[in-house]
Amino acid sequence: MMNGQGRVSPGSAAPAEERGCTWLNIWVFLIFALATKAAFVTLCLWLVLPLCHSSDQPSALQQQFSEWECDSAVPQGTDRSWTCCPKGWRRFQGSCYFLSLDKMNFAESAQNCSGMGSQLVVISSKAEQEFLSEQTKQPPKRVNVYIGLFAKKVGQWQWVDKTPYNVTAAFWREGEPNYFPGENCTVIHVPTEPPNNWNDIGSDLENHRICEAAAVIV
Ligand code: MMA
Ligand code: CA
Repeated sequence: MMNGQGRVSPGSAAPAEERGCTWLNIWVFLIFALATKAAFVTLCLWLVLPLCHSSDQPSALQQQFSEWECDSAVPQGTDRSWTCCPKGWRRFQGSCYFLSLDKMNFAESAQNCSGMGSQLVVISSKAEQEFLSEQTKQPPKRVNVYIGLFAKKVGQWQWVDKTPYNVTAAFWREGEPNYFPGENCTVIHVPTEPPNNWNDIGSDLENHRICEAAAVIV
C-alpha cells in the first residue's frame, strides 16, 4: 500500500505539472495572438485610412475650377456615376483635355498645365491620337500644338508623367523625328494628315498646347 501510494504520488504530481505547463502555453498563445491581432489591425488602419481620406479630398484639378460639365454613365455595376470635366475642356475616355488659344514655349506650357491641376497631354493609344488630331483641327486655326513628349538626350523620348515611351504608339510624321539640333520637344502638326502628325521641334518656340487631367468621377 505504502509503495503503491508512493508510486501514485509522483504519478499524480506529473499530470499536475503538465496541466500547469498547458495553462502557461494557453496564456502565452492568447497573449501572442492578441498582440499579433493588435499589430495587424493597426497596420490595416494605417494602410487603409489614408486611401479613404484621399478619395474624399478634391484632386488638384477639382481645386482649380468651379464650373463643370458632367456626363451620366452607368458602368458595369448598377451605381450611376457622373464623369466631369472643367467647363470648356473636352472629355474623352476618362480624361479631360484643354486646347489652349494662347502660345508659350515648352517649359511655360508644362508649367501652365500644372498650374491648372493637369499636365501636358500623354498620348497612349491611336484612339486618343485620332481624337486629339480631330480636336486640334477645330477653330480657331492652330498649326503646332505641344504634347508632353520631350528628350533630355537626343532620341531618348520621355513622357512628362513617366509613362514609358512606346514606339508602337508613336505618331511621327514621315521623316520625323529628324533630330534637327535643339529639337527636343514634340508638337502635333495640325496641317499634317493624322494619325502620323508629330514633329520634333525646339523647346523655345511658342506654340499652342494640350493639357490633360483625369476626369472627375462623382
Ligand atoms: C522645320 C521644322 C523641323 C521639321 C522640318 C521639316 C525646317 O525645319 O519644323 O522640326 O522637322 O521643318 O521639314
Ligand atoms: Ca523636326
